[in-house]
Amino acid sequence: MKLLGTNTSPYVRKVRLVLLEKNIPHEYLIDAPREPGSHVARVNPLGRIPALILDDETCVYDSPVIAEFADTLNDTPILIPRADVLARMHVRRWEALADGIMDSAVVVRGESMRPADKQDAGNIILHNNAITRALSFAAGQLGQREWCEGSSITLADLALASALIYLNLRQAERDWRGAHPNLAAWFARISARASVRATLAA
Ligand SMILES: N[C@@H](CCC(=O)N[C@@H](CS)C(=O)NCC(=O)O)C(=O)O
Repeated sequence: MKLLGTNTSPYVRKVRLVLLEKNIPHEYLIDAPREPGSHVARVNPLGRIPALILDDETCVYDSPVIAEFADTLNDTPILIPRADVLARMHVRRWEALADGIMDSAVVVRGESMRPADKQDAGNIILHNNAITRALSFAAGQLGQREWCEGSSITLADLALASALIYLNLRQAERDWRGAHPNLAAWFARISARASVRATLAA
């Protein structure tokens, strides 16, 4: 299978982390949807990345769908709990929280790319506030635990790591580590994983 994406997209990083943690063979192809010659719109009608193209040419899109599909391909490890419905809900909720941080950070980034007189200050504040609240909630939920949910790594950890890496990239001035030392300690641990390092390297 082939994964189309870019190295800066947080949604792509989440999916890459899933594929790497589960050791699922794939080809990672850099393809920015807005660049001339991009294949993305031809495979994904929404024109978005990540887009996972299966060997029969089926295109799987939207990162939660890709992550869930990839998780069913093997059990090593299981990243979305299967039998325990409450644990499953919590992992998916963590993913929604992380994706929401990404969504808001992408909006803020989009605004910042516009000429100063065209930026919507209210929209920037709205989304930055949502990120601030979501980070506080994440820190509260995490507490001093090693993993976001349960006693081993799950999609929750991979999604949250992707969101924080994106914040580090686009909102370097945001001192989330100072505000949430427990999140910072958790992030330092997860950042040392080979999968995370691989996505940061390329
Ligand atoms: N909900 C989607 C969001 C994907 C998304 O918005 N990706 C951005 C890149 S970060 C994109 O492809 N935007 C289209 C563009 O840049 O033209 C997912 O989780 O996969």
